[in-house]
Amino acid sequence: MVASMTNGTARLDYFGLDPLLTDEDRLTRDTVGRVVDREVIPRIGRAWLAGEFPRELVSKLGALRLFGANLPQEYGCAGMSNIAYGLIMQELERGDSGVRSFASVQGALVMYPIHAYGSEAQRQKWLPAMAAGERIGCFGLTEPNAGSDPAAMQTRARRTSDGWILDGTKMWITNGSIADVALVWAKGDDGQIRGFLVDPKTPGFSAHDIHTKASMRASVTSELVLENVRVHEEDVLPGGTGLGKPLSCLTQARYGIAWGAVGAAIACYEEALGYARERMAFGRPIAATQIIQERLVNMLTEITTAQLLAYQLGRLKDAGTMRYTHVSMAKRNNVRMALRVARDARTILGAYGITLEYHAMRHAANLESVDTYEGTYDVHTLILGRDITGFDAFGAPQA
Ligand code: TGC
Ligand code: FAD
Repeated sequence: MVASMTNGTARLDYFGLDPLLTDEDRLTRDTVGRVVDREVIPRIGRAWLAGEFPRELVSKLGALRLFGANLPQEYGCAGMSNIAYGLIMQELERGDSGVRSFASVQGALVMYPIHAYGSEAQRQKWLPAMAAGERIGCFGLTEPNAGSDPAAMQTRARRTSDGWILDGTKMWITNGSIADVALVWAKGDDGQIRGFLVDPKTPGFSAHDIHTKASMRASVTSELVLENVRVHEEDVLPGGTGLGKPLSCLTQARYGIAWGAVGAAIACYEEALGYARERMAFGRPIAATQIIQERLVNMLTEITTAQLLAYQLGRLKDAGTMRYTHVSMAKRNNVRMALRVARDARTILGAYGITLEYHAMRHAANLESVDTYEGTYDVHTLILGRDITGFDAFGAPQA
C-alpha cells in the first residue's frame, strides 16, 4: 500500500503569494498548521468514523486565541488582520471542515454578533471566555421549514413584562448540544427578527443531536427545541433587530469558509500528488501518465485561482471595502472548487481513496455540507445574479 501523505509543513504557493503576507500572517498560519498536523490529522479519520467531535481541541485552540481572532484585544481576542484570520480557517479546514466549522460558529456567528450588536455587559460576559474556548456558542437561524429563506422562520418571541418567551424549532445547528449559549433568532409580534442569547439550561430548551450524517461527522449538529423558553431583557442583543443582522453574521462566516475550502483542497491535492508519484501501474508511476497529470494540473490551477480570490477578499475586508456579494462569489467558487478537487483526488487514489486512512473521501463528504450551508451554491448564484442584473430571481413577488 502506498503511504498516506500529509505534507502540511510545505505550503502550496504556486503563484508566490507568500511574500505578500505579513510576518504575523505567516507566523499565525504556520503555528496553526503545526497544531493541525500534530493534533488533528493523525486522529481525525477515526473521530469522523465514530461520529465524534474532537472536543479536546477546543481548549488548545482557545489557548492560542484562535476563536474570533479578528475581534479586538480589549475583549480577550487576538485582534488579528482578516487575512491572518482567513489563514487560520484555511489551516483548520486542511485538517477537517468540522474543526473549521466549530471555529466559524464560535467566532463569526456568535462572538461577532455579540461584539457588533451586544451590550457592553454581554461583551464582557461572553467574549473573553469564548475567545479562550472556556465557553461554547451555537447559532440558531435555520428551521425545519426555513433554510435558504430565513425570513420565513416560524420561531416566535412574545414580549412579557420583564423579557420574552420563545417558541419554535431550529434545525441543523452546529455545536447545538455542547453550547453554553445559543444565539437564537426569532420573530416578534411586530414581525421583527431579533437575536436572543439563550442559556441551554433554561426550562423548555432542549438539544437533540443528528446522528445519521454521512458528512461533517466530526462535528456536532443538533436540533434545538424551544417550548415556552423565558429570556430576560438583558439577554436580548440590543442592536440585533432586523433580518440584516443575522445575515451580516453569515457574511463573516462565509468569509472564513472561502479561505477554509482552500485548506481542504490543498490537503486533497497534496495527498493525491504524493500517491500518484509512488503508485505503480503498467510499469510506471501513475503520475507519469497524461490523464493523471492533467487532473493534477487542473487541481493546482483551481486551488491557485481560489487562493488569489481569498487573498484579495481579505485585502478588501481589511480595507473596509468588502461587500457581501464579494463574499458570495468567493464562498460559491472556492467551496465548489474544493469539492471538485476532493473528488478528483479520490479518483487518483483508486480504491484506497474510499477509505478513511486517506483524507480525500472525508473532505469530499464534508464539503457536500459546506456547499449547502451558509447559503447554498444556488443561493449565492441568485445573490450575485440580483447584484449584476438588478432582478430578484429568488421567487419573491417583483415590485
Ligand atoms: P434581503 O432583502 O436580501 O436582505 C435583507 C437585508 O439584509 C441585507 N443583507 C445582508 N447584509 C449583510 N450580509 C449579507 N450577507 C446580507 N444579505 C442581505 C440586505 O441588504 C437587506 O438590508 P436592508 O437594509 O435593505 O433591509 O433578504 P431576503 O429575504 O431576500 O434574503 C435572501 C437571501 C437568500 C439573500 C438570504 O436570506 C440568504 O443569504 N439565505 C441563505 C441562508 C443561509 O445562508 N443560512 C445559513 C445559516 S447558518 C449556517 O449555515 C452555519 S453553518 C456552520 C458554519 O458556518 O461552519
Ligand atoms: P432549502 O432551502 O430547502 O433548499 C433546498 C434546495 O433548493 C437547495 O439546493 C437550494 O439551493 C434550492 N433552492 C432554494 N431556494 C431556491 C430558489 N429560490 N431558486 C433555486 N433553488 C433554490 N444553520 C444554522 O442556522 N446554524 C448552523 O450552525 C448550521 N449548521 C449546519 C451544519 C450542517 C452540517 C448543515 C448541513 C447545515 C447547517 N445549517 C445551519 C443549515 C444550513 O444553513 C441550511 O441547510 C442551508 O441554509 C440550506 O437550507 P435547507 O437545507 O433548508 O435547504
